[in-house]
Amino acid sequence: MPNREEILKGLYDHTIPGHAPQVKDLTQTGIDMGLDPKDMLYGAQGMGLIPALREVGARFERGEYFVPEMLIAARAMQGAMSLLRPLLAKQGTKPVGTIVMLTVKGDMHDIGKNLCDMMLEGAGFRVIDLGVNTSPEKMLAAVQEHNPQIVGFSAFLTTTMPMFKVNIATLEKAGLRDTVKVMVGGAPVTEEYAKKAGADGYAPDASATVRKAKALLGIKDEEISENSQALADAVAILDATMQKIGEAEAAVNSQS
Ligand code: B12
Repeated sequence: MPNREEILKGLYDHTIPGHAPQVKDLTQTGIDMGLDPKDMLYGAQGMGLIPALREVGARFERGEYFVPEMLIAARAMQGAMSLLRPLLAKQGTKPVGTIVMLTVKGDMHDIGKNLCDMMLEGAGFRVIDLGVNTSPEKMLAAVQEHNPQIVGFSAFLTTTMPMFKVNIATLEKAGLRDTVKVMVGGAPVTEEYAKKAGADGYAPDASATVRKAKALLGIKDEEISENSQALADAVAILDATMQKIGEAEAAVNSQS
């Protein structure tokens, strides 16, 4: 059985080259040994998951790593997060609210939405994620079933952004528009577009999504627990890594 230092070093050493199975196994071993999930995230002496992804970002900045290396490293950390997230998410008595999240019909992008989900859960929301390519009918059925305070629509293509309006019209037609706040987001979406589409809120990233969701529900920012902060820090580093990937891809596309 490895000791704490070996686990933290292993998490660091295996995340950098993106060895997803080893990272997941080590995370599970750490959990089984009773290690604090925050330890595995922040590490010690520069080891652990967050320092590893920071190092990946630094290697990218130095031109030693490219998009594929960064992507597999981020995926390895995401695998660890799938195990750590339930341990870090606020286990309050009652969720602060329910939010239905989805990527609109015709759109398969979900990395950004999933980061928002993680952050929302960390802040105490119950998140019902309907996945990608979600039809307005499926959205409506979920709103009727779960009675959420908020529904969040993600779109990443200019061709699928008009689905915001279609979803909102579907809620209106069912007489449910006034029962739920609508938030929208995704790389090409702007505050102005969100307003025009008739949404109640827009946010450019995962932490802003949480702030906006709370503001829409009139929830005051309470003191953030250490666990929520750790989850937020982990999402922030994943977010920054994915944004770098997005920017690099966009730069390549604009040259071709
Ligand atoms: C990864 C990626 C893919 C992956 C998606 C994998 C997945 N599971 O998500 C794959 C390879 C499948 C893909 C496919 C395609 N893609 Co693509 N893709 C990207 C890329 C490189 C990164 C997107 C990403 O994950 N970003 C990182 C995350 C963290 O950021 P984010 O998505 O913006 O999310 C944040 C915020 O937007 C916000 N947010 C997100 N959702 C929500 C929801 C709410 C409610 C709120 C409040 C906030 C919020 O918070 C998130 C976290 O901070 C972008 C490039 C870019 N510059 O964005 C292109 C990009 C989005 N893709 C593009 C295109 C064209 C396509 C394809 C059509 C390519 C093709 N010809 O096949 C297909 C379309 C498939 C489909 N029908 O959806 C274009 C879109 C152009 C446009 N404006 O329409 C982009 C911009 C690339 C480009 N410059 O050309 N893609």
